[in-house]
Amino acid sequence: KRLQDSLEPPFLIEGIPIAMEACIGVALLPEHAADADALLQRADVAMYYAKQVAADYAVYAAHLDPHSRERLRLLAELRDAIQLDQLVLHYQPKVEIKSGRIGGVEALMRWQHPQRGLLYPDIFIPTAENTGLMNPLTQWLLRDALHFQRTADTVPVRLRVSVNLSARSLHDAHLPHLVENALVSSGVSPRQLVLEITESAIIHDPEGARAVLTDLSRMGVWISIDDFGTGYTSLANIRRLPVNEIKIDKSFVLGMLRDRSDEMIVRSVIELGHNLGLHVVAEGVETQDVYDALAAFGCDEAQGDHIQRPVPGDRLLEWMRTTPIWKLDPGGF
Ligand code: G
Ligand code: G
Ligand code: MN
Repeated sequence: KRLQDSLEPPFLIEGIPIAMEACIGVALLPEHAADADALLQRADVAMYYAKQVAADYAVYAAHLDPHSRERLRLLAELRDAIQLDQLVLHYQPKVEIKSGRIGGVEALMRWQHPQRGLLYPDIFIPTAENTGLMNPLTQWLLRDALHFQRTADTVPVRLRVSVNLSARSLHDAHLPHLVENALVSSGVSPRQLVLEITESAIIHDPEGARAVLTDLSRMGVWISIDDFGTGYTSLANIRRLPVNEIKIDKSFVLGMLRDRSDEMIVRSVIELGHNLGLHVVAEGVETQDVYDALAAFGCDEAQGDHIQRPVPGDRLLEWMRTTPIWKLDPGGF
């Protein structure tokens, strides 16, 4: 109750009072769990229940919510999914607008679940984040993506491979070691690796993020801010971080030719990004018209279903072998 009371007064964020409400999940040792990991899981289940019924807090009980038990089952299965080789990466190309060349690919994780079919990361990444599963997942992700980068050397392009890091990983002091080990054992140059980090991961703990990002950046890997525009990072904040690239969130790009304010945001982010010396990527490019407009605004790279949707690695290599570069010139589709 004291915790909850302390969160009640509005928070002043850049001079604006923001009110928020907290829901608390309670789990007890040893009644509800035998170890710390399980205890946190149970508290998490109770917290979701509290939110669902709009209560201030809830105490864990096994019967609370069948959905939560499902989450727990998924979590148990996810533990094995790595060993059982059920995780796969799909790849989506990013095109350098000026040259029409493929500048890189983004690795997007999927889980080929034996009963539920292909699962997307929004279903299992949050579950993994709340437990100790993120490290093994990130390790697997880096190994697989860097292996793909090596394989892709058979295609006459120097591919940079982008991977998404969860907010949780960014605040893990081990992350730089993880990345370094993956680079060394794969033999891929750090310049060929891009780490995508969401804005919200930074806003949470800017100083902690800066320490980890600085270590990573010193190794020579590229740092990219994903989903840019959806969080509350000011560009002033980003300027103080070792960032190389920003990706304009697809929510602005998708309808930018229909919505004046989306278009203004896209143009402004491109201009501001360039003024800060950053590489600017637009994601969610679904039509040639949007591609052409981005070219006119001077955007550096485009990614989206118009070019190619995310597909398994071998399919993407095949696509790269059979897609002439000139096809990707602005206006040349
Ligand atoms: O294709 P799509 O539905 O994959 O991706 C949904 C979201 O999941 C994206 O915001 C993306 O950043 C995130 N995501 C995709 N792959 C990974 C991954 O390997 N690790 C993490 N942490 N997030 C990922
Ligand atoms: O990591 P990030 O949030 O940027 O993940 C990119 C997400 O966008 C993935 O879920 C991917 O499948 C999705 N995506 C990629 N291209 C397009 C597109 O052209 N349109 C839409 N709507 N989504 C896309
Ligand atoms: Mn991304």
